[in-house]
Amino acid sequence: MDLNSLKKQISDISSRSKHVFDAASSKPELDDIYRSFLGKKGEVNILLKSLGSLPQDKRKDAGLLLNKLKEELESLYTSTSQTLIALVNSERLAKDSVDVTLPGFQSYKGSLHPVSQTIKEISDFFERMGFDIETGPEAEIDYYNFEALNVPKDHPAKDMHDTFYLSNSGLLRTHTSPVQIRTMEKSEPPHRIICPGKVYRKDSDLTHTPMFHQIEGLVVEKDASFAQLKGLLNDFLEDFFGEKVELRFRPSYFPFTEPSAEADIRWKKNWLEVLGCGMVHPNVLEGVGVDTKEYSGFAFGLGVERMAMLKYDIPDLRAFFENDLRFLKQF
Ligand code: 2NM
Repeated sequence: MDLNSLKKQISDISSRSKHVFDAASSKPELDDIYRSFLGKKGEVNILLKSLGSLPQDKRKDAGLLLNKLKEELESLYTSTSQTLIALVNSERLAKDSVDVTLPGFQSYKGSLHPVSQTIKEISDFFERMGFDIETGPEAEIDYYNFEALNVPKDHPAKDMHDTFYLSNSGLLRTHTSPVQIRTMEKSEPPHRIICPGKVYRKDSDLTHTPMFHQIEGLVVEKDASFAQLKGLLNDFLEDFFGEKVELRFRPSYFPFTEPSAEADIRWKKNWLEVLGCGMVHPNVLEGVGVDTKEYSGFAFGLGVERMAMLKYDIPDLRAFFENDLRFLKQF
């Protein structure tokens, strides 16, 4: 080995390294290239080891040349590595970037079913009037659904044709009044409660569904009167329809109230029945242990779907149960 051949090898490594580093496409590949030149068994180290075979007076020059080559390769590595990092970053940026000008996805917002909305509107009014909301079981027994409500044993409503009976003498409640009986049983008067919920009757035609929603109200206090009942219902109907209403009471009959009445409102020239009401029958009050010498009560009941149909001008009851989104989205 002489100095000239060493110089030739150095210049060969120098010119070759530029292409080799340039071709690196990833950091690991670049590091492999680095080691092939400057690693323990790299080309530069092999040349360094061969220095000993040079004549004494040439070794210093050769050492300087090799050091220069080393520095050259080091800086080549550093600059190539920076270029690679910049490249990887810009590729990642291009891949991860978001085009904020693209149109967004349509998002659909759910809403309460019109029946639920109507229950809420009505309950809200009575809550403002100081009523508590009470709920109870939909599967009932004869006592709470009929007997405690003064419904005679042979009343037609109890007929198999009108009431859904369950096995083991259960039944599906035909009104929410059982909740009111249960409330009066477990707590002392005065009572001011409103009971919304599902009720079931064996009825199915254009204007009846076997399940519908009812809200019943009950007031039991020292001098509950029919006059208060009329005033309360008038206020409620005006709140519900958002305007003055023309209201009339017609005498009627329910086993659980005496006297009983049905209330009509004037709707587009016609009288339309909207609810039933009355003074709670003494038999009902005594049955739950309320002293009728001290307390009197009034009660009322209305159909939620019917009220929603009037308010929102819905012509067909079945729309509430078909779950057609085009209908439901309007609320
Ligand atoms: C109505 C009409 C009239 C009513 C009566 C009672 C109770 F439990 F106090 F006896 N609850 N609901 C009642 C009275 C319901 O619905 C048309």
